[in-house]
Amino acid sequence: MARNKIALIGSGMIGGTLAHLIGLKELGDIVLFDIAEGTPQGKGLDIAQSSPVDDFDAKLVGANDYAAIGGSDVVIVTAGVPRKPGMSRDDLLGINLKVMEQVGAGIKKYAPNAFVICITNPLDAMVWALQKFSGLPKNMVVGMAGILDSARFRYFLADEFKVSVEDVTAFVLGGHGDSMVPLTRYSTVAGIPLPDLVKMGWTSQEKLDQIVQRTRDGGAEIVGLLKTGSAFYAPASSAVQMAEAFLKDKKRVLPVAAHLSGQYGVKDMYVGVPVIIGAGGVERVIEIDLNKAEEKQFEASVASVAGLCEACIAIAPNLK
Ligand code: A3D
Repeated sequence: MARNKIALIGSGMIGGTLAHLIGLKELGDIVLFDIAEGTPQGKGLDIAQSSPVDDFDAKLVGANDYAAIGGSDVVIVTAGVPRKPGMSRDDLLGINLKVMEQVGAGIKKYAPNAFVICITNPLDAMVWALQKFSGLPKNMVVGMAGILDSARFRYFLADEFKVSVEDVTAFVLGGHGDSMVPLTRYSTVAGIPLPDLVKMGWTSQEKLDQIVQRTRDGGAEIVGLLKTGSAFYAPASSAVQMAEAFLKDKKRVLPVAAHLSGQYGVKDMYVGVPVIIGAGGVERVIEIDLNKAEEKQFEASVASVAGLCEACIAIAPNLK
């Protein structure tokens, strides 16, 4: 059986990290694509030269021509610009929307059967635009954000409770980052919901609220420290988990930005919800009952994503 082929559109900080992780996990052969000449070729060669040391077999190719992504099983998109200190994700909209148009055309032509994972910000609007520009089936185009947001939440909770990250689960809904909706009653330590842990005296409501806020601001905290770009290790790990769920038909239940066609009362938008990912892409959107407070937060999050989609339509009316 031939190896899987994974194309990375954008070979910057996340793209390079993705290639390294995909190699180490032997998920398939890798094509690094970028408009910058030499960057994808250089990173590909460097990672290939680590393969004899780390014992993995993968072919790595760097390219500046979309033909190289032909026949890919998975395409992960990070092309565009990241945030600098003081910028919001939404400030990236105009420039990255144009990039999505080019990337969508490249995928449509050369990899129409791929499972496409978008990471470019502002995520929920960019994945929505990418699906429209590429014309691929909606269940085959998803955005990575929820796994990262919940990983940040899980890490901070594990640190607070002094337990293994493996025993902490977290459930987040809604748009990426600032407008994410953490569902504390569905987030647990070894199955014990967070509100019960507050009652048990493991933490206070005030501390929990601080952790939620730090999670929402998790991306900005790293941008502020790095100064020249945004987070890349954890975003890459999160996208690889999604690619693996698809390639191995794992039927994983993961929070992703998925296309909604009426679920949660939302039509033709991408919003972060729990889904099942297997060989069929997004095989099922899981709809849970929200209480009044959660519903209000979710609606605010959806409204902010809707505003970004409107801003995209103002720039590219063909998206309507
Ligand atoms: P960076 O290291 O700048 O890499 C982006 C790459 O895209 C560069 O190598 C560019 O040359 C390339 N590029 C630019 N325009 C094009 C084009 N038209 N076609 C192909 N390649 C192009 O950024 P990064 O890897 O740190 O981040 C990439 C994106 O991910 C940014 O938009 C970030 O905001 C976003 N991001 C999202 C998350 C989420 O959780 C959703 C987290 C972190 C970063």
